[in-house]
Amino acid sequence: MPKMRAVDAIVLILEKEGATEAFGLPGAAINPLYSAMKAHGGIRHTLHRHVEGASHAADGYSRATGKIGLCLGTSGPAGTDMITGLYAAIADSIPMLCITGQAPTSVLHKEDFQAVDIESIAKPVTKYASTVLEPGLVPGTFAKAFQIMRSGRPGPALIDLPINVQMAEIDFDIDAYEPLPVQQPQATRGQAEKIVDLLLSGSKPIIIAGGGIINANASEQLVQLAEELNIPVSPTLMGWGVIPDDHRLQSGMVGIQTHTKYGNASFLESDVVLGLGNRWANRHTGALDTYRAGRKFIHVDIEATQIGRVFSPDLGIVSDAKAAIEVILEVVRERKAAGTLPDYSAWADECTARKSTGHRKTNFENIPIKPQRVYQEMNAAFGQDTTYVSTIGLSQIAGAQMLHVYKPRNWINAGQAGPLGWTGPAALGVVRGKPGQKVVALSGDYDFQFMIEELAVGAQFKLPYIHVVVNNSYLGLIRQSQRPFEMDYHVSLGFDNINSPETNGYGVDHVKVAEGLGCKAVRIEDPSQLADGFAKAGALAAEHQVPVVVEVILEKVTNIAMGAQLDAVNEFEDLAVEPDDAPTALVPLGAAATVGA
Ligand SMILES: Cc1ncc(C[n+]2csc(CCOP(=O)(O)OP(=O)(O)O)c2C)c(N)n1
Ligand SMILES: [Mg+2]
Repeated sequence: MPKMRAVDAIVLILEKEGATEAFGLPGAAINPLYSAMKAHGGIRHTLHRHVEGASHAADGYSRATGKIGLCLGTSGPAGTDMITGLYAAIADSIPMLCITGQAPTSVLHKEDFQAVDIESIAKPVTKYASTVLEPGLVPGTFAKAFQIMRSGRPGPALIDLPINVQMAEIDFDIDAYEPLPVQQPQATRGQAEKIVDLLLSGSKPIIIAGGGIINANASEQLVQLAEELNIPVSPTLMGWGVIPDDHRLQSGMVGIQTHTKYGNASFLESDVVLGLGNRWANRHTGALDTYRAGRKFIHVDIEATQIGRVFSPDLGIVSDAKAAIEVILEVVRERKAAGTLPDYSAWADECTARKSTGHRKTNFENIPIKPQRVYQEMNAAFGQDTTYVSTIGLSQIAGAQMLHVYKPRNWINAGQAGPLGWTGPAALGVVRGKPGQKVVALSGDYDFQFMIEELAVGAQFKLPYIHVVVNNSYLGLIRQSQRPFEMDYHVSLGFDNINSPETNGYGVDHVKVAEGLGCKAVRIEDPSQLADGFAKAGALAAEHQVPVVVEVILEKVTNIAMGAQLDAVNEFEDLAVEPDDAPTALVPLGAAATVGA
């Protein structure tokens, strides 16, 4: 067998496993791996300005492509910086491989400089974390990490490499290395019969389509299933895009925050629910008594211990989403051919017709701009191929209520962990994964200020995207959640900026900061300028190949619709009373008569 340094073997393994996109930054304890990458030349590396940013970029890349992004850093604080990234990835079932350098094995117990037990720290937020103590274990550790990341419910891994282990010579032949097999649980024909029997026992069945369908690349099959059955589908926040928003059977998102009114209304009418690759997240279900009342539930998930975690379904099946949908389709098609499939067209048409009701007003002319108008203008400006990236805040919630998504992997959102600062670096990873495609990030001002230095990464590496920053000069979501406490305490970001009086007490001058980091930026204060602003941003991104920030100065206080249970969502703002109040709604207000046809 050829002899080589362990790090040279690692690079060959990464290449063979198809993980060739790295985001990170070097330090002394990881320099050997960087030397192997330099010599090999097949791993593209993007140099970040913060390791947490690199971890979110790797996560964004994985979400955009379905491949495994790499995050690299040195010992000590680099690994601890990755922990938020690992949490965001595991919380949303995203595979991503973090690799850290480590002090030599001989001093691990001696409080050596930047030696921290990252294996222990990372364990709760990874599927697998290991400090490799023997050079000979390096290939096997990588093989196992890839197998675990890909098996069952996907998730991230961390491999920690003491510097002497990296430098050690091992016997290694890449031609003798093969990625380990990955086995997913597959629903059987008998299980599918049971699913179909229970689903069709209802008169108003509905499918809740989760992110597991995106991970399984099964969106096409899901749409086929909905069409064969002719029943509505509600995507979850993680599943958004599995069925195009304008498909007649897409009945609207359900939730107490990210939802449509018609989506909740149709769900509340349903009597049997088939959850596919979803987790009954609490921002989806709201209070469980309301969510479950009068309904039977079928839950299909790849991870056995997800079944019954939130509530016990009437039928739980452990299966990969694609395998389950395919065998369910087989049963459904046979029953259709035999003429034993119920006719759900009245129910389906009712849900389709409901899409022309309950719209929230978006067409405001106010200055300062109301946020609803921003999403209306984004719908008008950005085409169906756009990939949106967002994280958390009123901005994300209102965006998910009002924007439209048409394809899987076109809504990239840290749905469960929601770490502020994720949006920008994740968008850079998405651009790496989808070169040449339109990527639009959406941040509140506070989300944007976390990890703002990562804009320089986009400028240095020519990673163009549009970053819409809706600036209310507030921790808006937290301001709103302080209302029951009757306080507005440490949630304002406003101050008089002595260098930028034109910011009028809103505080940070995002345009100057973005320009200072090598990007382009436009500020918009009049809603009639939004369309031009987005067009200009697109042109600037194309011309300069850098991130372009569109800062929109919002009114400071807008409360966004939310509640504790699906049938009691509080509306704080106007609803549309005529079609022109919500001109970019998927189905115009009141157009019900024509929809069912
Ligand atoms: C690291 C981190 N700390 C705190 C929070 C809690 N949090 C959620 S939203 C939010 C405010 C977000 O403000 P901004 O980004 O301006 O969005 P807005 O709600 O104003 O649209 C905070 C503090 C979080 N999600 N992540
Ligand atoms: Mg804000």
